[in-house]
Amino acid sequence: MKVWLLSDLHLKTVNERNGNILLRFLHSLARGEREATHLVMLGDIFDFWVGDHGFYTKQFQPYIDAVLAVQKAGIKVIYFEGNHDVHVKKFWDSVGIETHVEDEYFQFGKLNVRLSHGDLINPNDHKYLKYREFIRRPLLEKLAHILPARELTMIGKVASRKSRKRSSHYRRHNEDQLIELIRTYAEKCFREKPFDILFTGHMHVRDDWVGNIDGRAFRSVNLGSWFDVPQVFWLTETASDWETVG
Ligand SMILES: [Mn+2]
Repeated sequence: MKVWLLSDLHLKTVNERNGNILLRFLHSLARGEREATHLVMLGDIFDFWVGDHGFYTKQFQPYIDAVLAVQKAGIKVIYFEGNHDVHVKKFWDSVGIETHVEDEYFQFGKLNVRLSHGDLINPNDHKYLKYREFIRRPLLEKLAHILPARELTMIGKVASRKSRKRSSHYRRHNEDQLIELIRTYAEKCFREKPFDILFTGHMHVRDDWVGNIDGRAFRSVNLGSWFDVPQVFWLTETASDWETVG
């Protein structure tokens, strides 16, 4: 068992540095150059992709092909929607890629793992939580599949530029608080239902921490983002580490 995890690449086009790095990484999995049983894409892989539109699938075709090649090589691919790749489950399901929106538990070998994009980590971000509740309504999903992609993209570009501006500044000055939020969320999740490891993304702050509740240890890993260094995380039953990809 060897699971590879990555999140928060925020890819915009097929012709950018991190996009090429992702393609090389996916090809290495598909060709068996890296040992793998699972690939977890934990959300915000794409900077903007809403709904089941040919517009986006055409725009991101090389990535989609590379993901499908990984799956075809016998590696189980698990995709999580983020808040920048929203209502894409319909598309990924249609091409046979298991996709989730909410937190989910998986058994990887003897390890019980909870996977989460992580956009529910900050309980004080009422504005975002309201927005999330709104865009997750079934009617909004229907609209997302119907509305013209060009209009969706224009709206999304403005929204994501604004949110990134705010959040990169916020992150620089509040890293300790963000890490605190990630760990508090892990404790909350563990109390809900225990696990060995919780993986999250979304916060763009790499963190690997061991918590303890009532004498039971658990681990929380936030995958960070590719805005600083393109890093993936691998996990076997006995070891784990970050790997910088290039
Ligand atoms: Mn996110």
